[in-house]
Amino acid sequence: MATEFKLPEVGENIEKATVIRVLVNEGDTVKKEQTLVEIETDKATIEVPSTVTGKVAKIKVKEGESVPVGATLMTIAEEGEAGESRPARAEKATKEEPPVSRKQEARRAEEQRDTAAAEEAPEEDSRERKAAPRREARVEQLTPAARKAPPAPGQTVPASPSVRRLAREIGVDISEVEGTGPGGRISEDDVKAHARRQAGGAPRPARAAARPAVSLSADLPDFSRWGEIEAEPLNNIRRVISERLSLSWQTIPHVHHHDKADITELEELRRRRNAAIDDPARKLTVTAVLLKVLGKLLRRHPKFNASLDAANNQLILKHYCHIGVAADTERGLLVPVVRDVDRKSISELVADLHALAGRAREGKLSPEEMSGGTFTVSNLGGIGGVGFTPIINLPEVAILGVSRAAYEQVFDREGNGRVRLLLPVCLGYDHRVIDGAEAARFVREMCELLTSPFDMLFEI
Ligand code: CAO
Repeated sequence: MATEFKLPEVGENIEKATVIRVLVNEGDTVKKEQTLVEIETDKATIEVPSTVTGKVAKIKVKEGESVPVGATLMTIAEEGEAGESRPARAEKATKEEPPVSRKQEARRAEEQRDTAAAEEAPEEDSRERKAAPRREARVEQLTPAARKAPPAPGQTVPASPSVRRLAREIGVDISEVEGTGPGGRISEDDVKAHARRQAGGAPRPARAAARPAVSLSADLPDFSRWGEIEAEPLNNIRRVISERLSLSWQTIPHVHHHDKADITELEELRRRRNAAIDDPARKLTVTAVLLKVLGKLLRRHPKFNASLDAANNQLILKHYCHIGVAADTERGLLVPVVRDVDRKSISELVADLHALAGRAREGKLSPEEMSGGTFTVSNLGGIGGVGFTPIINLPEVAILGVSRAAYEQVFDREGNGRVRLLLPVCLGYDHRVIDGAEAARFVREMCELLTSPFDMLFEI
């Protein structure tokens, strides 16, 4: 009997992946830790290594196929297996848990955490909490008519912990969401559709729940009437970007605050320093300097390093400072997260940013490397442009967009003009959390730090 090589758990809330490449053929001998397949999830491309040494017996998936976590990708006849008895294998199986059972365990742990969280939660959640133990039974019992109605007091809301978390993050009361799954189960799409309706106040479209968040095809004309066309399917990353950005734009009241930082001196110092460095991994970049300055500012202005928990009427202030950096890659926008920005030296930030941006471009980022951000920076200055208004990366409350620095004439009060290098910055912020004056102060302080590199030494 051969070992089943299964798609392991590849990240929180990731339930399926697309097989990009199968790197072995049937009959090949493979070693433990050798990469057998490359998969693409919603967030990254991941290499999946073999858990055993042996010979590939049967490949069960095709490139391009979407497979759920726990599905068998191939079977491998383990080395020395002929002499191994069934009970011996059974014993081994209990020692080396397959990915599926780890997933089940993770789910169980998440359910337990969720129940614990519900127990700590204030009154609003009590309806769900009381009925939690009967959750699955209730799902079976709901009739189609009951599915349409909001749950009565004492009834549970059928939704997974991750769906509940999403609802909490974006301020949706889950008890008001209409579930379209079996037994009225609420999916992420249901929560997002509800949030969009809430934000727009629009009447409920008849097919909204069944339609994927990014598809407008039902409303599109037949473009081929006017010439040749080609339909290119969205990859997972593009689809997730579309959904997250639409949701953020539709649910967060964005305000954008613009300013310009005089970086003439900073740029001179940066150029002078970089001239003496050959290794690109050590060159001081504009983005690394921004990270350093933001680490300081986010500590000084904790509201900008927070998430709004609208459902529970509270702001979650984070005592850590992890900044996501938008990276332009062939697969689309990816946002690796630089950890503990406020506690790192500029050299450490340079090295971290270089490594993460490189891994993003090679499609090697793990989901973990893209999670837990508290604020985001998007620097398009290397490409060009005089300004843009970035969309907040949910569930964060602010994002900094940076455009290309350009030389401009700046006049003092006496009317004397000087040519200075000005960096256009734009802070996008959630106006439910941050007031305009606070945003203006945050941006001005940032510009002042960037303007005076010498002062920065003392400030940071
Ligand atoms: N103004 C002027 N020049 C800038 C600049 C700015 N704001 N930012 C970078 N540059 C320059 C750099 O100095 C560098 O020039 P030199 O080689 O002469 O020093 C050149 O542009 C290329 O820099 P870079 O883009 O590699 O700079 P970085 O390391 O600071 O940035 C990263 C790293 C990952 C942020 C960047 O490579 C990137 O991917 N940017 C795109 C982000 C994006 O797609 N945002 C949109 C998100 S919404 O769709």
